[in-house]
Amino acid sequence: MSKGICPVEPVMPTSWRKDNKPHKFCPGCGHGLVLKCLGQVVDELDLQDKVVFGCDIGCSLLAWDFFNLDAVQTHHGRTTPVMTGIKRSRPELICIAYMGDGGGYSIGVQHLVSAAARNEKITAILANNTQYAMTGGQMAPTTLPGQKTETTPYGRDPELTGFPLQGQEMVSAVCREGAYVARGSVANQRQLKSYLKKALENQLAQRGFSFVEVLSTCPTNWRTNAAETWEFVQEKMPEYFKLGETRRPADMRGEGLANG
Ligand SMILES: Cc1ncc(C[n+]2csc(CCOP(=O)(O)OP(=O)(O)O)c2C)c(N)n1
Ligand code: SF4
Ligand SMILES: [Mg+2]
Repeated sequence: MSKGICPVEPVMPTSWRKDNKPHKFCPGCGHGLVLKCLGQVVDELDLQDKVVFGCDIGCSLLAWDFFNLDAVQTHHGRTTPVMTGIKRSRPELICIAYMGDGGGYSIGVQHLVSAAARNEKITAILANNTQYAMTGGQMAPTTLPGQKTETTPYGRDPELTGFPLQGQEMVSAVCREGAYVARGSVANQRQLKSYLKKALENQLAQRGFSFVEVLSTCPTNWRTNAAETWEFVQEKMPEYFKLGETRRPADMRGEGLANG
């Protein structure tokens, strides 16, 4: 990242590449905020040489060349099984599957649910921006009722297309003891960082599946200005997608809930 381009540069994680071109996210995109937190946690846990970062197709894949980590990019929704395969063959590695809501909750939902049910010892992170962003903003399972997208120009009608999928709760429901499941938001970086840290610590302790959904922004397809973008992610999205932890392994249960 070159100087003066990235607003988060003063706290840029060392796991981000410094010898690279500027990132490609649109201004105001939530992916950069999720990945900044992830990079900081990777640094704090000193995992840089152990991490394999898997990114999906979607705007998440724009992360592949600015993380200074080994990275694999997969077919849409397939980052979870690819990370599962690497983890099973090299258990000493820390495998992170990063995806969007289209990849994780629609096109690749079977992989996410199956990995959770099998308690695979990987960490999955899903950026929920309520639509298929990279392809121009079509309706996803996470689109809010009434929300206008390219394929719901009059707003999503739940009678016709269902209510938003509670993906994090669905994953949580099939998980077993040892799993860690939470939903954070780019609007609360401190909380998000604590969730991502626990998700990686859970994998380090080899307890079970770890999953963090993150409420994320896409001002380009939402067609929102800065204030409207922030209002949507901070006020509207949590009406359907409750923030917090829904599963913690027994070893973590003594800790207070990280809602700070
Ligand atoms: C199997 C498959 N189906 C469809 C596509 C087309 N496609 C590419 S990106 C994308 C949308 C991604 O949306 P999401 O996963 O929510 O990520 P975002 O871009 O919103 O971060 C789609 C449908 C594809 N590449 N592969
Ligand atoms: S289209 Fe949306 S999700 Fe994709 S980079 Fe731009 S703001 Fe981010
Ligand atoms: Mg999306």
